[in-house]
Amino acid sequence: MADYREMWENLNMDLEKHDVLCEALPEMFGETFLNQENRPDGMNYFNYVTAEIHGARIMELEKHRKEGGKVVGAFCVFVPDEIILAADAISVGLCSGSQFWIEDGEKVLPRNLCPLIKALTGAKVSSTCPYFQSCDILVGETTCDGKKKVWEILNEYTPVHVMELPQMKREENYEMWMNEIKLFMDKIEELTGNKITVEKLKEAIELNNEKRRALKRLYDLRKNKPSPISGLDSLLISQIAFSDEPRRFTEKVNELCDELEEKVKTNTSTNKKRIMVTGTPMALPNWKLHSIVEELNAEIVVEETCTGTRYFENEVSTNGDTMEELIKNMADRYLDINCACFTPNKGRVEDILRYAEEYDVDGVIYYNLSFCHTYAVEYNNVEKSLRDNNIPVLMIETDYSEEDSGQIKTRVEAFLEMI
Ligand code: BJ8
Repeated sequence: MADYREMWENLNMDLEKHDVLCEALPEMFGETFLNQENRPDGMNYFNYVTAEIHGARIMELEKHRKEGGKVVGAFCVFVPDEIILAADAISVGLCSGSQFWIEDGEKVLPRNLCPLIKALTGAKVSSTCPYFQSCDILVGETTCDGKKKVWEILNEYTPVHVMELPQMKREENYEMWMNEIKLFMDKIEELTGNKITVEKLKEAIELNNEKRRALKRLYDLRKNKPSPISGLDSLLISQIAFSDEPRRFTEKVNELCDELEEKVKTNTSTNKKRIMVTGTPMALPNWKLHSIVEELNAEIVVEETCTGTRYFENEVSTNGDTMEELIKNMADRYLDINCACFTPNKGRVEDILRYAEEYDVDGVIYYNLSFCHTYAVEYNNVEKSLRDNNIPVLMIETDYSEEDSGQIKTRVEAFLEMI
């Protein structure tokens, strides 16, 4: 890796602490990913991005900022990237999936809170994440209680704009969400000094739709038996989608899909169990469940999560010639995401049942980050519907630590034997 110390220093990072983090990642990545058999060559790009996660991409962000551009950090798939792109700013996803940041998060937050929130907070307060350090503004949202309140803390470090996400899907909620998108647009225009025009917005919508299409293509390929790509590699790609340059990312995913299309022609069948994971997001570098499952005789073929289908399903329509129409198109697409923070949230159960059939899964693992109440409560409905359709399900509630890995492995092993 090139020497990025000067850049990190200029970003006011805690270099000593950051060194500890940088030391752990390559080994963890090597053990988890590089030992897999028959990996497609197209994964080399994503290996490179991961190896350079705190280097090459950060350099691009810094170059953009030196030229007067802005970087916007977000934490949820409800934040419309199109607005950020249309104002010539760069959007980066900041959810954090490492145990490394938990300790610092717990210095300012209660311990009995979702690890994703503790980790993202720890990443900021410890000044060890160059993405956080590169952001000119953070965009929060009112999804769950923990996130809603954490913006007040983060705002002491970097300005935070909060989008009020409705938690029902009635007509008036769509109107309210349109209004929130307008307020967000004003904020981004003010930050960047760039006016968002209809043309610019359409271009950004198209760019994002192309990225969604590429990911959908990848997921469709996973419907093959066996899937030509592991769940681990697909998860890594989904995680990288949140911070990589969108044009390059789309191109690389499509190149990989070309290769996978060839691979399926010669694939020989396996007796691996096909698993769907549903539940809370898995932010980088959270590969815990996938690595446990795929070390056993199983392949994860689809994730109904925000680092999975919820990120790319449904495109934003480009129909319409006015700003009002495009904002409505965005509101419609984004508010149709089925996050458990909505009540009711029947759409998610329908999605899960549809995916179970489309991907022909043998069983479902319900992945719940500890203390995420909305997803934990929603398990009841999901489990009932899956049971009614004779689809086996296993609930795993966990955090980022490795302490329970052995226990999870035993439970997954028993589940795989049973299905
Ligand atoms: S759209 S899932 S990215 S809110 S932080 S809700 S895990 S307790 S991340 Fe999410 Fe947007 Fe919904 Fe997706 Fe639970 Fe933790 Fe809250 Fe979380």
